[in-house]
Amino acid sequence: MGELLTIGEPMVVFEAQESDVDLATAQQFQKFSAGAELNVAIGMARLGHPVDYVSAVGDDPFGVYLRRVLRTDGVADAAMLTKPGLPTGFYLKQRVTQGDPAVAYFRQGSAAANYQPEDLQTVNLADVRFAHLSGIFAALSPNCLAAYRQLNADLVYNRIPVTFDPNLRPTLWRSQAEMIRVTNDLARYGTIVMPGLSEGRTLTGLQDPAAIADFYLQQGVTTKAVIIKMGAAGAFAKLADGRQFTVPGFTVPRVIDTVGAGDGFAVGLISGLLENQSLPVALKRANAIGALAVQSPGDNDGYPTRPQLDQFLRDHS
Ligand code: KDG
Repeated sequence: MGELLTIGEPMVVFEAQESDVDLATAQQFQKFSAGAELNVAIGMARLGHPVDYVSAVGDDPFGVYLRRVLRTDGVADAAMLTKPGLPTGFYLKQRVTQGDPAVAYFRQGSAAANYQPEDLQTVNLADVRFAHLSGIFAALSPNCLAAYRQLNADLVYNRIPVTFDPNLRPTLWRSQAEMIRVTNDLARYGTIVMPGLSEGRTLTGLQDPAAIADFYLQQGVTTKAVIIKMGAAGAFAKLADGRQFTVPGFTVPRVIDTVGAGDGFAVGLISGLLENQSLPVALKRANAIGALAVQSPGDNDGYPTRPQLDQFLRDHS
């Protein structure tokens, strides 16, 4: 398999074209690909890193579209199964001039939510140098959580580093308490745990980025670093050896859509580390891709190619 392996739910997103109109009223929608881990897969492939995306789609037009999107960007989809008779998930996204958009998910009972631990037979970890996992896949269903835990155990056994993004989706969990308990438990096996600041606050009850980082370093089994994503304010990092620092973010002329920025951040971090960059340099790239992501309407359409990334970093040096 490729250098990076990720597992998640691929979705189609329809983004409203009218600004600040609620989803029930919006008339025009534009179609894009979505799904947190799919976004990471696409961003990594766009930078030239071999990626394998593990999942399932239905044998419906959404599934055909998503497979086509992955192949166009060069993501390997051999471990993305087709589950006949089950739907591919989709969601509606508002367009807003301020803040985060409202979303409505249509993903219950999807092909990805029916992914089973035995489906992992198509996955082999040879050549995998990094894995990216997020709390979304674990939240989809008990069988997805079981597959997640099995894959995570195999990754730990094979000493493959894991970036763990909690990616809180409260509507996917039965209760807030369950979301916090399971997500924090999964975080123990992340090599790098990377919550957004407000997610870290929800998950730990702590306010300060350093205190949140300490929480994850102390409870971690394989955790070596905690990165707190702070949007335009950049990223705070704390390592198991006690070093800590903040890498400033970038100011952008106009925010069009915030969804997918965190996944873009993960692309910058993982690709930088795979290219042997130091953590501060990789975090600068992570902030850069996050900044590029918020300037376009889709969830992953703003992620750069290599020349676009180099140009952005030159323009902002
Ligand atoms: O992180 C961006 C994703 O959240 C988006 O592309 C789709 O909401 C989504 C999800 O749950 O994967």
